[in-house]
Amino acid sequence: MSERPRRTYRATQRAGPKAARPAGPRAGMMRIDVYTVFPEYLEGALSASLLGKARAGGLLDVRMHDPRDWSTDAHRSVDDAPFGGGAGMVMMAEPLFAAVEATEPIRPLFLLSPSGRRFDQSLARELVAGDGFSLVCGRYEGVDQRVAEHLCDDELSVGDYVLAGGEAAALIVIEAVARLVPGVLGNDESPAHESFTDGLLEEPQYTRPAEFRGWEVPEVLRSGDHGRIEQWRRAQALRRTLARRPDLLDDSSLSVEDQALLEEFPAPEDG
Ligand code: JF5
Repeated sequence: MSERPRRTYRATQRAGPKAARPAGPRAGMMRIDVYTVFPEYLEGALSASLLGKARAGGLLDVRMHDPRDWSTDAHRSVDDAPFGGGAGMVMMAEPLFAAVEATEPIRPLFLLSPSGRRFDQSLARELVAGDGFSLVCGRYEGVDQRVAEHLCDDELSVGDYVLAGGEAAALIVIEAVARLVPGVLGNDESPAHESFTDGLLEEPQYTRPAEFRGWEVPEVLRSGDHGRIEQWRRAQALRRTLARRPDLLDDSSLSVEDQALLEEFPAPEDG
């Protein structure tokens, strides 16, 4: 089966005179258009916590569009039986095309589905560098293939499992990108130093008390020696990644420095 080439999109490098954005802090907010038959489900989740504050604070412009509002039949149907037979219903192309064409979403426009390209931290970083993106949430047993091929720019999966619909997957994508927008996190800290940024899992973290039920916080973290603390943290991140996610280290063999750190800092009891 030959796949038609996707519509092309560039998240980081847009064509056209409106593309230029001044360097430094982002100008304008990040816009996200979402196509869903459960707008209230997403509204509920997006009005809580960090995302609600970002929307209220003008950093994030998330717009919900319900394809039922563009359904052409009296029952507001958005799904129908599959050609060829079989169980379940398929989301129809027409209401989704009509909704998208009427609302002109910011692109790239992604269809969330288990068959998509895996969403990961590097795509989150790519998307936050642009002005926004849009998401189509599939429901039922699937979505008419013409939506993927002729309406959307690409298909995204958040993992190898099947959801009842794309809404939970959309939340994952929105939250992962939105927290990278400067000002969305509760503090001024940029998330540059965190899991996946350097391709490693996070090191263990501790807070008070220094001893809890006999379990002590590693001495080095209470030493005040910041050079040594950073070395310890890197050693723990390396050890954890080697033990739990060796796939993350596959193409990069450890540097001599990292190997030395692993020897200098022994594994904790429950690494
Ligand atoms: C969906 C057909 C969409 O299940 C998902 C999903 C899993 N990973 N990423 C997305 O989306 C809902 C199910 C069936 C189309």
